[in-house]
Amino acid sequence: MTGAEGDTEFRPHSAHWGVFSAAWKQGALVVRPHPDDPDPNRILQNFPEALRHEARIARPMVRRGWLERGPGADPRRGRDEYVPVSWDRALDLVTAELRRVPMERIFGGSYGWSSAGRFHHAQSQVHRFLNTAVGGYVRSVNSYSAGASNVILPHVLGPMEEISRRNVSWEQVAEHSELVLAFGGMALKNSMVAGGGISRHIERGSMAAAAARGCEFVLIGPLRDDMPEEAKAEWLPLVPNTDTALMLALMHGLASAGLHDRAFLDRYTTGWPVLEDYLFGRGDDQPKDAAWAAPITGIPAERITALAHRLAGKRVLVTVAHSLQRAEHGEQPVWAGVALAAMLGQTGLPGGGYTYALGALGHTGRRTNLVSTAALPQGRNRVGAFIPVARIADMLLHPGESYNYNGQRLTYPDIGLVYWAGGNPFHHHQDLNRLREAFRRVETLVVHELAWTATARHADIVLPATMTLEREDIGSSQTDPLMVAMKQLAEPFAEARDDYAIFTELARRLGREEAFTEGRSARDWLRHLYDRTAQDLRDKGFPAPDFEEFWRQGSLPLPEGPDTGGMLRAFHEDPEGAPLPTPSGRIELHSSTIAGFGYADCPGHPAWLPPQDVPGPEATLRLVANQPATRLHSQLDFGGHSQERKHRGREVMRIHPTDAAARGIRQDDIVRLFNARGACLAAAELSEAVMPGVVNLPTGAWYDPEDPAEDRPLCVHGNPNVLTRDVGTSRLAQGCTGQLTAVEVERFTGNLPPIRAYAPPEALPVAAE
Ligand code: PGD
Repeated sequence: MTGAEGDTEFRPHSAHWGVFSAAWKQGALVVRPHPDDPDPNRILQNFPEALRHEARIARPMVRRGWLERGPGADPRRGRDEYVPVSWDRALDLVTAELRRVPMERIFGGSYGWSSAGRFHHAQSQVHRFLNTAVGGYVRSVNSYSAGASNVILPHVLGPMEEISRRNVSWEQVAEHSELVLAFGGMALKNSMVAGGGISRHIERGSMAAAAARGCEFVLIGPLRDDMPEEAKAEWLPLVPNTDTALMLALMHGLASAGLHDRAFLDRYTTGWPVLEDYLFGRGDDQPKDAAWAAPITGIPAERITALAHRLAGKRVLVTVAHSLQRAEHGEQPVWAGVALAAMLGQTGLPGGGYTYALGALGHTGRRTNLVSTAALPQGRNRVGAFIPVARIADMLLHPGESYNYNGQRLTYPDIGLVYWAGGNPFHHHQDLNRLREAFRRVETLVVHELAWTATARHADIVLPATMTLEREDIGSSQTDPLMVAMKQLAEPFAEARDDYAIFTELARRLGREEAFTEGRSARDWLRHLYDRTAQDLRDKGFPAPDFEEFWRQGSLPLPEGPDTGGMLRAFHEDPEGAPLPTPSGRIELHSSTIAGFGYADCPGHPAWLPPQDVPGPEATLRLVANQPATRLHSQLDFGGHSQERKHRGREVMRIHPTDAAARGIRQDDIVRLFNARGACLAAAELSEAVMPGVVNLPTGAWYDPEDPAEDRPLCVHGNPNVLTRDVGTSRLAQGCTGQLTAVEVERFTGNLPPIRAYAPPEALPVAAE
């Protein structure tokens, strides 16, 4: 199966970046996208080189300092040597820690995307294990993707998933939209990805179809390529994190010209008079007009006014990308977009009104399957404590301190043991130097990983996990009509084990094996999960093969529901009979609930709150640290496709030619990006697709500190999270603000340090047992 035995047939598998099949041909793994996928994702081509890369973790390892001195805070985390141990020894050590540390002191939030298969999904596995075998754990809520929108949308419109996944579809855009105001764009690199797998990438074709019909797309944001060429979008370059000011000015433009839909505002919304007063400056003497917004947004006043007037009389869709809310006061553009769409009176109409994060993932704008998707049951968590996910460093650095979150006063628990499987906080978190400090304080960090990520390099006990290609699974999601029998394509690497096998062994040692496994092998679980979907199919009158037949066929088409427009369409058609799940049952342009919290950083109506993290004398540029195009987050950064995009091994930073010239930076120069929090190297690419004053360095290059013993070492590879700020969006949502920060950039003239991110850490001789 590894290819050593010779060529094999193509066998189906699935990843967050697409359904595919793979075969061994002449000793190499060949990956082919699903034949029905009109626009396959090239990220799939990271697999072949990644499978047996030296970055893979070969065997269980224990950090030397932890092995010698036992659990406790340790400044050597992140720069220590590792001692190889047997699986039995490693599992005994983890078991002892799980017995020593009470569940109230175990952080098992373990945020991360891991892999697509619904059974071996590491985050589901670790949560189930901690619930069923340990009793519970301190969890995290919300996501790095949508930390602010997750919290604000239910207050003002409805649950985020309803607004993003069961609202305006790509079919409606192709057929009905006349003008799409895309705040933050709809970049294909984002919609190419869908958790659980995706068999058809339809976004490019849908935008092309809409444009061919005459739909106009307006891309509002700092990067021109945040829309595909097929959309033929007009680009309105906007200073990052000023969308709210532009939206308010558009609202002002509509209201002052009498172009707003008063009947809709009266019938469907609450709070319009408060917002109207704010727009016209009746409280603060500052009308939020085009002249006011122009210097903030960088868009000329005439262009703003003209755009406001262009909105009248058309089917207009307002869409707000995830990226806008991954920034200071990220709640505001999400809410202001809701208000702008409400003023146009089209919320709930086909291809019009408001949609959140269309194109942010391959899940949005799709039909929902009529049957449920396989998911591993999580068990019951007996610990009530939680944190908003992006507050992890605060929690570890400030146990016992209290903070605000969504109207609650919460206290950070005192964590002793951190357990991580299927995520990479040294990729996803902000201000990595602060995170390093936070992780030095814990007593024990256990990590399951398939590769030596920076998170694995900070762990005390590292357990090698298999990669998705090395095991069987089921790929499916609610928004893709194909369930995939993911076949094993390679033997496990070295001593790597499936997360499920690792947790089964630990559960056995804890006397809780039956509770965790319910007596099922991995194959039994696949059959069990499949049977639930099959039963659901049969209950709804659809044929469903038995598991063996499904496995033989390799995939099963699932029936899709109708494109109904969901909750917002029902509300539009009958606001009294199908009220929104907000306190008023209407769209809240003013929220008494939020106003009642008394947060200056998130008042009772959408408002312009000037960000603090803006360029100044020390850091004159705005960094956009967005999602990468050549990998998913940090996954398989060592794969072939991701590596091809690098220059001299460094991640590529784009800069406008004017800004480059002002700093003596030329194409392909190595540059140093820096601010008060840290510094990293990158390779410069001069590009007019980036507006002046902005530089763009995507996330996901593995953190690679030149001298890990320093307080703020230089990342020689180009991880932007050494630069970003670790502060919440506001007291309401406490979401991640990693998308933007102020930086300075200069040519790097020193000797170029080697990339060591993918080389395993130094290993000592095998420990005596
Ligand atoms: P991944 O790189 O996907 O990043 O953060 P996330 O932690 O999800 O990490 C998944 C890890 O799981 C990888 O290291 C992979 O090797 C491992 N893995 C894969 N399969 C398995 C398995 O089967 N078992 C085990 N044990 N491990 C496995 C993503 C997060 O980053 C997200 S969602 C967003 S939206 C944020 N975006 C930004 C941003 O825009 N800007 C900044 N500055 N920072 C961000 N961080 C966030």
